[in-house]
Amino acid sequence: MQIPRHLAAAALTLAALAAANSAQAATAASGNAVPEPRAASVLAPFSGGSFETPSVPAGSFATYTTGQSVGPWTVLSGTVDLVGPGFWAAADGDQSFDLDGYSAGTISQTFATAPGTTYTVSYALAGNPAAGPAVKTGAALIDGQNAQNFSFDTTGKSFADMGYATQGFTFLATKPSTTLTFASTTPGAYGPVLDNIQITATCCKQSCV
Ligand SMILES: [Ca+2]
Repeated sequence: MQIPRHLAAAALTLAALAAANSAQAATAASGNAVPEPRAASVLAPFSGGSFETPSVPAGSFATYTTGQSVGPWTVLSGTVDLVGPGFWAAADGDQSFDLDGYSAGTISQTFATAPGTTYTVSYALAGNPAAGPAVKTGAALIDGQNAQNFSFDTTGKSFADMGYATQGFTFLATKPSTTLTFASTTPGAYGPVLDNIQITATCCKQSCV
């Protein structure tokens, strides 16, 4: 049987890889080395809830579109604005987040969770007061399931006095990772404003102490 040349080359490459792997294994065995857990499989904890990175120039905002990353967040649909220092008042730190860029946007982040643990999500909610609709609406989702609808009335609010209100809900983690999503249901370019999202474990698997 004649083996086509490119297949023969591939077979040789595989053989070389196998030899290299067994050499590595032999090295590890002789040194009594315990293999390190694979870092790539360990998901990072929740982060970026204050929208402080990446840094936006003072007095301005940066618009992101579907598929782009904003720190640890991903824009799932529509457009969003990362709002820089001094544009309007942040609830925490210097920056905040408008879920409407020039259209209703959705962001999500997947992070490590302990199955069986209950987590509390809290966040500061306001709305872009520059233009209507006056009442900004949206929803928070856990693993794609609606966890909380939210709305914020911007009547009487201003860039200097955004009037942030703390919102929150809990969820029970069922997997080693959980996806948190915030979705605007406000059409246009003036959406719900988020800042200071925090996630804390509120109950342990065995008992609450
Ligand atoms: Ca912030």
